[in-house]
Amino acid sequence: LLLHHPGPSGPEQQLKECILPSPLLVGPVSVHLSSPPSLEKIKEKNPLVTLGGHYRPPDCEPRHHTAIVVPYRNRQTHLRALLYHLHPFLQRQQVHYGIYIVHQSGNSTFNRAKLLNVGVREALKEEDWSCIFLHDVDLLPENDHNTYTCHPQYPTHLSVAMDKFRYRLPYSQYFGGVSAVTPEQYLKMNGFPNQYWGWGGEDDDIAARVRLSGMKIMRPPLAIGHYKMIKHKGDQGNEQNPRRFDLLKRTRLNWRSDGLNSLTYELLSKELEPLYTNLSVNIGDDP
Ligand code: UD2
Ligand code: MN
Repeated sequence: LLLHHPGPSGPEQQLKECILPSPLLVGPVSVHLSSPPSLEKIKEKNPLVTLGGHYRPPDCEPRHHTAIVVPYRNRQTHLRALLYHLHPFLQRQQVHYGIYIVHQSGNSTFNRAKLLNVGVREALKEEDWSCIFLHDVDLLPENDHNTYTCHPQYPTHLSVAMDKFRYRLPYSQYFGGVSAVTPEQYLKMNGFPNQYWGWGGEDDDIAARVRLSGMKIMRPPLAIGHYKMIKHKGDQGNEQNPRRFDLLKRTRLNWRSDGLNSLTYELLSKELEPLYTNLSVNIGDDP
């Protein structure tokens, strides 16, 4: 095959809008957690993904432009599993997307929410994304009807039914795992807290911000929001944060002053890998 898109009107030919729902969806998929293929193999399986982990449906004009932001340090195998599952999953949904891995450099205490803030800011510098996904590296979606798009008004929580919680929501305000905001929603809630160093609490703080800024949480049906979490132990440098309960008591007082508007960091490098954009950042340490 020589010409994939022969068209009389040349490159400026207008594509038709993608059909909703995408005709490529398959519904439930089986997710294998045993050792994922190499990055090279994953790349071969996704020939239309361009440098930096970007993709556009080739045959129709996408309605959605989604950045996937992943807080990250030292989870190589999980990252490969995520890329292996997510690239084909998003392509079946016919969204225009880009994957951003936000790597916390150095050995300072891990800070998931601050890394998410960095990822949102850097992704939006690059493209005019209409939706931003905040995605744990170890969560694999099991049903492609769970679309990676945003609700126009309210933030969405996607990982509502995980194997680790026996496919139920663990509690009603739960916002951990995989969630999504539009840039406007993100601005409205002043982003995410920067002060949660170590494991825990930051997801509940984010949920509280949604409420405090006058919004609510949208969710897909339990039957569709299925995820598998790759089993893992706690990471070194991400020990439980003993201050999380105290911090959570003050979200109401702090959310307007701590967040997007107080974010500082140093971008050490930005590498366009074949399957993702790698942002290495120095976000400081627990004071
Ligand atoms: C739960 C939440 C998660 C977050 C966390 C508390 C679920 C499914 N997820 O995850 O969203 O609220 O509790 O902070 O309930 N990470 C690294 N390297 C590290 C440490 C963390 O890459 O050394 C990243 C990675 O993307 C990981 C995420 O941070 O998935 C959350 O950390 P976790 O997986 O250790 O925490 P977990 O599973 O209890
Ligand atoms: Mn996890």
